[in-house]
Amino acid sequence: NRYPLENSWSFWFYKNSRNNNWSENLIHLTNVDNVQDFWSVYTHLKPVEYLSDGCDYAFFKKGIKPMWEDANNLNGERWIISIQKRNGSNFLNYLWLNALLSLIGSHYDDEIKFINGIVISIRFKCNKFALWTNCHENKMVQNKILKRFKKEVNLNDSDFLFEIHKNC
Ligand code: M7G
Repeated sequence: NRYPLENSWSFWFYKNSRNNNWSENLIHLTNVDNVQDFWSVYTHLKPVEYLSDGCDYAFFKKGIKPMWEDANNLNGERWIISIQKRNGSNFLNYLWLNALLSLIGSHYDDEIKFINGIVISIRFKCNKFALWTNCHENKMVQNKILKRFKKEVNLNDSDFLFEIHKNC
């Protein structure tokens, strides 16, 4: 018996290559709609700490591409946190896994409909994590989502940088 997830999700992988343009480097890996498949994909993927600089993992609702151009992101935004290298790989893994679990675990009540996905980016200087939402005009919803998110991943008063995709 498979335990269905409330939403279907897709795993994506981005690998920087100068020979291609940005969207050609973005690869859809697979979709998951139940708990067992989620774990089977998660455990087969290279842990984030071993990804090379320039790579991303994204986990988005099925049908929404992790790019600004997707219709579902057009009026959306992202909340970004910088993850300093000195925090170590344990923190990186912890943040990514707990962010994933919070999305599949119905931890956001009705606000889940305002969340499009998450991205973790491995970069030479400073890694980063982003939560992509679609409610930039609704501060109340945003605050609720952020408060919940911080609790899920045990971040107290980390500074999130807010970016509206349209301005990118
Ligand atoms: P990034 O990977 O978000 O940040 O964007 P980084 O500077 O830490 O690596 C790097 C660059 O990738 C951007 O300046 C864009 O050129 C390109 N890029 C990133 N995103 C998320 C998109 C996107 O959604 N659509 C397009 N067309 N380009 C993007």
